Amino acid sequence: MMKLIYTTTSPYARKIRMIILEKDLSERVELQAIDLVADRALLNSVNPLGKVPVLITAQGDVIYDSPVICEYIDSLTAISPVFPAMGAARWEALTDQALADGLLDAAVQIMVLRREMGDAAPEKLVLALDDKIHAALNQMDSRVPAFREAFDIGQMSYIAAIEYLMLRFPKLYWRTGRPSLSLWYDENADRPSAFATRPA
Ligand SMILES: N[C@@H](CCC(=O)N[C@@H](CS)C(=O)NCC(=O)O)C(=O)O
Repeated sequence: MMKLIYTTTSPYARKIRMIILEKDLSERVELQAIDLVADRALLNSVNPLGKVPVLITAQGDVIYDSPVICEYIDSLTAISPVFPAMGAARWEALTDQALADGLLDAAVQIMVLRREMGDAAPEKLVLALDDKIHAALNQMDSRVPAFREAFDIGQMSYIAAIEYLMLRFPKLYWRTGRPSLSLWYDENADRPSAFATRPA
């Protein structure tokens, strides 16, 4: 049995939880939700970077970070592949994942700055991070018309990123000026794998 160490609100871990559902692998993965503060020692003992998600394979190997775990899980069965095998489709999906993950890195950094420094957070840095989030959303909007039919790792990453913004930055109007992304989101947000993993 594999074990996924995660937090219920982590958007990076959410990609993996969605893949597990899309590929019907729930019976093979134990989900261990942890608390980043209370379970810090446990987390640091498996990942020197102290971040979730972490996967412990059935053989006891430790795998991180989320793009690597996603690809590992996808490789376990040929059913419903979420990483296109090769060619342009593969590079596009990987780049879509990198774009959404990069948006999340900026958003998570803002959350950390606000938590640690409150109003004393350096405004210039927060604004620069905010600019990255908006630039990433613009690029996501322009990518939607080129999406292929299969729900791939890129599209899963978009859902995880958008809904993290909705959870943590409710006043960031991600839809404004982004009609393609907005419509695509409305059509895909309630897929069973997305619905079941949505952060409360
Ligand atoms: N590049 C990593 C990012 C993971 C990440 O930033 N996780 C956050 C939670 S959403 C975390 O564990 N933060 C705790 C810390 O950095 O101490 C991935 O894709 O897995």
